[in-house]
Amino acid sequence: MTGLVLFATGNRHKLAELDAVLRGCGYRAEAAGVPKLELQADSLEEIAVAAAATAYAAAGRPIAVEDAGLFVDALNGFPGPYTSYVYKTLGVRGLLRLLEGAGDRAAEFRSVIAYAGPWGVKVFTGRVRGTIAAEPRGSGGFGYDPVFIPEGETRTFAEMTLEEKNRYSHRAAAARELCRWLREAREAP
Ligand code: ITT
Repeated sequence: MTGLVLFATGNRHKLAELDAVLRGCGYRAEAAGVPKLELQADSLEEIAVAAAATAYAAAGRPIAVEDAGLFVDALNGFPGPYTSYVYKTLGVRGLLRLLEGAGDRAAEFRSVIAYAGPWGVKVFTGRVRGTIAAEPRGSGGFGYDPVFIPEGETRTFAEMTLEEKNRYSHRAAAARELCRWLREAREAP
């Protein structure tokens, strides 16, 4: 039997990455077809939990939401929960400009999956450390993928296949946590 986890998201890349992980534990990720509440707050968890709870209340069936952000050390964690907005306004080039002359290019991606249902809202998290490349490289993925090099690699996420990115990514790590919980829930008496 294949279970289904419905995600409120407008990002098809995200959905494909989540689906690849969930297939590994006998589930599939599909678009919920409901709008995702775009709350702006200082924590990814707060944003994800509010969006999942709202979507569940509207749809009347369990809905998951994944919220992610890029936290740059030299910028004290900026753009963090504001990453989506910064990507739309400044883009990749804008981030590179903010880092011009910075000696420290360390950063991390964080992901929070909030899954709302009759059980309440379960939260799963993942993170990956890496560095911001000097120039964009690669054409895969989305968002800041062309400038993020995960630790232990020389390639950016955009130079990897989806499967390779999922070996490292914040989102895949959070999705594996979700898998663990789904498995436990399925096996519970
Ligand atoms: P939703 O519809 O699910 O909200 P979104 O693209 O707006 O899709 P987020 O609100 O989680 O997603 O925004 C996260 C932003 O962070 C996104 O716009 C990207 O710029 C960046 N980001 C997050 N995860 C990323 C990843 O795996 N690779 C590259 N950039 C990522």
